[in-house]
Amino acid sequence: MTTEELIEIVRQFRIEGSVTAVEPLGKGLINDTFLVKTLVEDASTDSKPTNKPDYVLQRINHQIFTNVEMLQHNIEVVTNHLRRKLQAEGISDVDRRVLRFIPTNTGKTYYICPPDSEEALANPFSEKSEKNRHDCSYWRMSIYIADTLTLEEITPQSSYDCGLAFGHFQQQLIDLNEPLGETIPDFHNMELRLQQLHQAVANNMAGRVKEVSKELELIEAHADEMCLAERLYRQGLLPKRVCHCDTKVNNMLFDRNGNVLCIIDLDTVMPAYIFSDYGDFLRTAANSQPEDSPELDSIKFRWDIFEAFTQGYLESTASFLTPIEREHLPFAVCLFPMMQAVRFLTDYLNGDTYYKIKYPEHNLVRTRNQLRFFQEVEANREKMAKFIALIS
Ligand code: GN1
Ligand code: MG
Repeated sequence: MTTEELIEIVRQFRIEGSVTAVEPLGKGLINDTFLVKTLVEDASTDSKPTNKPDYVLQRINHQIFTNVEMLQHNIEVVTNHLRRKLQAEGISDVDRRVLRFIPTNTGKTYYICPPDSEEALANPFSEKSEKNRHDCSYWRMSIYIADTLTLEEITPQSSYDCGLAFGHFQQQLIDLNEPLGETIPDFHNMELRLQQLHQAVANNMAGRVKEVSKELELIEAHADEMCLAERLYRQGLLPKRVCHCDTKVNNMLFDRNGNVLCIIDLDTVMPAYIFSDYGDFLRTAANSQPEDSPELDSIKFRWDIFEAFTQGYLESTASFLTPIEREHLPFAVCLFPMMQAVRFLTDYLNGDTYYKIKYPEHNLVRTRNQLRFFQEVEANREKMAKFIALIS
């Protein structure tokens, strides 16, 4: 898309100031994200124009988030709830601690951009038509939180702080009365993820099945035990709570002094097992390599990061975590690299239709990385259980 087209989208929102630049932002694998820089002329003084606030513009991937209305509803409900709590605690910089979305000129939380095609011009846009909805693009804007960092280098201290913060996030949403929808139904349901893999093997769309027999073998060897959460849920032993469901390290913003500021990327906030938030953070943070590193022998489980995160998480969730949830935390640390391996491999077999890739083998490299990390974690399972049992 050209900058002019992006600026035209920005014009649909009630922002302050005039746009000076639109630049790509972040490393997400699903949505497209841009930083919108602005200048605000202050007419009341002779002072120079200031350049605040800036904004984040995102195109929501509606092939994946098919119910954008529900998605934005969830986010509104959650951010309003968190904002009320922060205000009640007397926090002054609330807009740096919880995302604030900008309404469109018609007062909606997102903008539907009709397709720019001859066919669309011939058949005027109607929000009601399924076909038209599919061809549209969906956009939202939020205030850009300036002077923040994401972690390039995770330390035990920052890991502990993240444990406290992600646990606190769950704890603050425990009394949310308004029900949230599942923006991607069964998002972290391992039974479903395995079915999707089996389907991908059967379809063999990209003709890649024969390359991945070792990976499939390893997955199948653990498939049954990795579906434990679904069984516990059916037995009524495991609750669903409001979770973030994408607690990757880089979804936490820090201030320049290294203090936790704000949790971002709220697309997947939905009812889930707490394992999602605990397990997915350690999947990224406790892996000594990035999730797409091909250096398999360098992949190690960072025990210091595990200990610190667990300590923080157990502190902030002490008021609600059940013994079953707590006991199964080591299971969650194993589950998430395995589930992510299943998801990357499924996409590889389907011909890379879900995750953004930079080269043809990217999803295979990611799969192998996650499987190696799974093995590293698995070897520490009992040690993790002992550590958790000793925390009061
Ligand atoms: C996707 O786009 P991003 O980086 O926020 C994915 C996560 C995966 C992650 C793997 C909606 O997240 O579930 O863990 O990639 N999000 C969705 O890096 O599928
Ligand atoms: Mg995400």
